[in-house]
Amino acid sequence: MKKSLITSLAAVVLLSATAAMAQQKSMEGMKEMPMGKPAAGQSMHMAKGKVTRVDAGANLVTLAHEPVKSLNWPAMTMGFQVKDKMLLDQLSVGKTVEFEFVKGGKGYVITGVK
Ligand SMILES: [Cu+2]
Repeated sequence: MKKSLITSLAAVVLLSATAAMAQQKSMEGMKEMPMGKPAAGQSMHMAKGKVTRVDAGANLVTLAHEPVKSLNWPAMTMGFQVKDKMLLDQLSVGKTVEFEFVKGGKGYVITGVK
C-alpha cells in the first residue's frame, strides 16, 4: 500500500516535470507563441510592416511589423514564408507594406501584399 502511494507520487512528479518542460519549450520562438484567440482554421490576419530582409531562394522575408490585434502580437521583427514567389516583387528591403497572412505548417505565410 505504502509502496504504491510512493509510486503514484513519483508518477505525478514526473508528469508535472514533463508538463513544465513542454511549457518551457513552447515559449521558444514565435511559431509556438501563445495566441490571443484559438486558431479557427485558416483565419487571415493583416499587418503593416517594413521589409528588413528577403531570402528569395527560400521564399522568406523578414518584416518589422506593427502590432497584430487578431493574434494579440506586439510589434516585432520576424520571418514569414511567402506563399507565391510573385509576392516577392512587392517585398523589397526597406519597403513598408500592408500584408495578409495565415498560419502555415511551419510558421506564418504571407498570402497577399498591398
Ligand atoms: Cu510577429
